[in-house]
Amino acid sequence: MAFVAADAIRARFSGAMSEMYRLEVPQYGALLELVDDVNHAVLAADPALAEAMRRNGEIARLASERHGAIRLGTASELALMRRAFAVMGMYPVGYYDLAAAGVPVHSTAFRPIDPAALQANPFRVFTSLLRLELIEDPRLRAEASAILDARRIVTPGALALIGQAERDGGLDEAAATDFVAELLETFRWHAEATVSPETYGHLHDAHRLIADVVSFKGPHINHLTPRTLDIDAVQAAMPARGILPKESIEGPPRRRCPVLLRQTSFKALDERIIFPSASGEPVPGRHSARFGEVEQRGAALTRKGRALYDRLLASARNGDDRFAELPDDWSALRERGLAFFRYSGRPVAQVDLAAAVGAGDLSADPIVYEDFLPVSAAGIFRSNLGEEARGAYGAQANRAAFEAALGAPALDEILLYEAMEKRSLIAVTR
Ligand code: OOG
Ligand code: NI
Repeated sequence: MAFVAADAIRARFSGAMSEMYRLEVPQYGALLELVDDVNHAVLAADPALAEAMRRNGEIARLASERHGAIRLGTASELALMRRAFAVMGMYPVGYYDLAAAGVPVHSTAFRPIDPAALQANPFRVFTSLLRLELIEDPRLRAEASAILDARRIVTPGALALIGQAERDGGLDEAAATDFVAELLETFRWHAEATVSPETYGHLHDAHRLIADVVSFKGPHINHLTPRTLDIDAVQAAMPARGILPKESIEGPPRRRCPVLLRQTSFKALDERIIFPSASGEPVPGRHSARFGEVEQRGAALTRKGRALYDRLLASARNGDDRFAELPDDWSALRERGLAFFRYSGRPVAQVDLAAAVGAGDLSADPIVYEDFLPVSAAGIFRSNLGEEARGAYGAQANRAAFEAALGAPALDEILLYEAMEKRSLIAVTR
């Protein structure tokens, strides 16, 4: 029997996840409607943008485009999720250290990597691994570790299907359908905590995020994020739709030529949970972890462009004018080698690219940034954890430990963008 394409399994899974989250968090549904309205308005008002996005294959994917996030507790959970995501054509890209911003995790993003797969469905999952070694109290650290080691975050059915896909090289129709349903269970919210109120309290005192990771059956999806073409319009319109956004948008300021990623979120829900107790009588409690987020994606920057962005972001100057040095002009970004572009048009002889683009013989469209930003991610974490800024953990970033846990290297996103640009250049030059 024929295998279902990994791209199709991913699209089905992303759709099923969105349906589940819409039922769990109604404000997510309201946000989806708002984003859809804004995106239609932007495309209607800007035919050149609509045309460029059509050339890039981004129009078709826009309505179903979103990312989610989960937080895992152990190395073996991370390795297992890597295998689960691989069934859907999603691979670990990038390494994000959040400890520097006071969040005791490090992360990667599982996402499709080749252009056709990204066009088919760009679903990504920002996946964090708790750094247990950052729990100071050795007894609490040992207790958390024992709790995590005892849980199984993937159903036996999903585990068997992951093994089957690895062995056979894919899943047939019936198996793919089962896989989506079984894996969805890993991401479902469970109001029943697995730990006593006392243990929850200790974990929570160490860090709210630690309580969120350790106290439940599995890594519930904590947000799903649609992609908008005008995040300022969405931010402004959220309150009228009953959604309260965080105060400011993360990432670069509003520009004519958007780069990287801008994000804003709405606050985590305050939810009822139930603790088990020695007497057998369940104890009610509250927990907040699940929230909503929206993002606007711009051009991927080259290593040089990214270094400039990071330098400006870190500069002492306040406000958005500190980014003035990053040209807000596609030709300048291209000619100075600051952003990646996809070239298209009728093949031309080996030419001066700038001249060919200038003469209209070739189109140069910015390649969309498919990844995340550590400083923004930390801002999103903090706002949904209801946390005042806290100091950085002393620990260093530890990419080697993360990759050892993952059981594979996290791919270098810049190399992926470079390959995309190069491939488009080869196709348009004779
Ligand atoms: C992840 C927060 C980071 C993003 O889009 O940068 C994130 C989390 O809260 O688990 O989702
Ligand atoms: Ni996010």
